[in-house]
Amino acid sequence: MSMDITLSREDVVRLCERIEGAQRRAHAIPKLTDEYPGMTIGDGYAVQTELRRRYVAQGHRLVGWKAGLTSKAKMRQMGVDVPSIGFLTDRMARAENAAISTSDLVHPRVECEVAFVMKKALAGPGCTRQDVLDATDHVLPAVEIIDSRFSGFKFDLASVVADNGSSARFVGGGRARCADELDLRTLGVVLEKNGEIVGMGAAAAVLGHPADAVAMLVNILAELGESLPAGSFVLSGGITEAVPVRPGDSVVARFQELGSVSMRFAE
Ligand code: 0L1
Ligand code: MG
Repeated sequence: MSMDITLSREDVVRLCERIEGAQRRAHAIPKLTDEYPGMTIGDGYAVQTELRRRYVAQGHRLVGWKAGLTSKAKMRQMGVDVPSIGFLTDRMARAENAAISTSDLVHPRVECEVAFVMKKALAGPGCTRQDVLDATDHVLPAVEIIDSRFSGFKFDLASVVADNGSSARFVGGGRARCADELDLRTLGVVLEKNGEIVGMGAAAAVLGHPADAVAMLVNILAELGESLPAGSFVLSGGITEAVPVRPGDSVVARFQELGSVSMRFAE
């Protein structure tokens, strides 16, 4: 993947301000490539890096990273063909069983993911599934609440990368387990909304093995001149398609071996 940056520094800052405004005010904007059709994935990451710098300067704490668009189902759903990464901060974390406000989100969707908590730092390039498993302290079940800031969830990869991979909220829960006690490929999950099954899958849907998604994430970080510190929380990517949620909805993700993660959505 080329990380070439074609935008001027001024344009990167301008687009970052536009994204930050849309995230803060929870309002939808047109995809960035409508105005900058030549925008590259490298430009998207330049905007995302500026967004991360600003949030950290405002006191948000970086807690980890997410791999996005890592399953065929999600790539098909969103019409893109390359995975992406985004950063996670303490402000995005929500407790299990919490009522999650939607008034500060545009059009939230939920997806089931395996989360990895790292005991060792990892750096690419060349990071492999085995490197990830060796550096993992434990895995736990998680639900990511994504929220594209682009009208109608319509975007291309450069725009969605700039919007931090649609990151909005996440909930970890269930039971923490050692990765080597589980077969992470065949691990199943059922997603329920208001008591009805709305999605199901096996973690192999994520690039064949969720640890491969984490390895990919580490290798993209290397291209950005970054690495994954010990203690990081990593979302490895949606196993199921993302399902829209509204105030009043309750969601339970039931994972084989890892227990369940529940939440409600409020105004
Ligand atoms: O976590 C994800 O896979 C989301 C990546 C961004 C695409 C989307 O908004 O669906
Ligand atoms: Mg996700």
